[in-house]
Amino acid sequence: MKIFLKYTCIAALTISLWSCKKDDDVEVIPVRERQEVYNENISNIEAFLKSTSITVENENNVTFDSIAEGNPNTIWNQTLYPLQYIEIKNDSRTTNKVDGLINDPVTYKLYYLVINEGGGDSPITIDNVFTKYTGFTLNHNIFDKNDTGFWSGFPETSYTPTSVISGYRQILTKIKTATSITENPDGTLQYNNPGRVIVFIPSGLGYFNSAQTNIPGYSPIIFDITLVSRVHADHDNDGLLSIYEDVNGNGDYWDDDTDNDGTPNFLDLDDDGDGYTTREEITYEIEEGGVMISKLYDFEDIPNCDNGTVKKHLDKNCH
Ligand SMILES: [Ca+2]
Ligand SMILES: [Ca+2]
Ligand SMILES: [Ca+2]
Ligand SMILES: [Ca+2]
Repeated sequence: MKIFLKYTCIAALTISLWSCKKDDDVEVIPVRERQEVYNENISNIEAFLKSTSITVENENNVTFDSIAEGNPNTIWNQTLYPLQYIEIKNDSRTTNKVDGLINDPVTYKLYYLVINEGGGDSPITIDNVFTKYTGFTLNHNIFDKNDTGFWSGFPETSYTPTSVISGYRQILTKIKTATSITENPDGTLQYNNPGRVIVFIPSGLGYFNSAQTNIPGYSPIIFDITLVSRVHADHDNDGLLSIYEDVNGNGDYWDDDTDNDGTPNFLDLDDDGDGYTTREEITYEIEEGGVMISKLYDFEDIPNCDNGTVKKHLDKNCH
């Protein structure tokens, strides 16, 4: 039920716009301060970690039990899966424009346990990934579970699958995909040595004010995630994988906007704004068996304009 993982900013936006109405008939529901909610959430998460034990079973199955604080078996104290955290910013977006990053001042602490590192590759945050999960609230209830796996991507475009919440997405960079995938005699697939992580997500990196079925608004949640595979996406379907559209190579895909039209290159069909699509500019004709066919250049083979210094799809002086 990946509907639970859908990014909910549009709902949040709608609510805040609606809240701004001056109409007397409309109840005003102010959206709470993100920092204030985070402070409350992280305190609840830490109290949970200090008073709960975890029993890890098969893929997608864990059990949480309440125990006394100070017990060596609390998640906080146990050493089988050392408790770790990263400090990150919310990477959710209100639009896919260069300046569309959500306005969120909080630096989030994201606690996690690596259950299995995985033997394959770590995804980058804009890869398409195939994962399975179980989702819990802090009162140990399962609010959703997916045992078959599903594809998700970020940001969501017509060429990429549905997106998931920021905390889910960002923790995947800490584990790796399966070493290999083999087919069983009955035709089902066997995922060998996939990565698995359990992450404790403050609501600001999840659904925030937007209540979901079995998840009240502003509640932290827990995901037990198994990462099976990843593929690099071509978000704008211009023939260039997004990893090749990070022109300045700084790992931020949103700050490369060659034609300054507000749409970053990896979401822009005409990167240099010369009126010719990138796909047209990186297509060449070659004769094979007496007929001319069209092919796309490999990234490294895309030529520059005559006397140009950058590849032609980034140079409006030629096409
Ligand atoms: Ca592309
Ligand atoms: Ca652009
Ligand atoms: Ca592009
Ligand atoms: Ca162009």
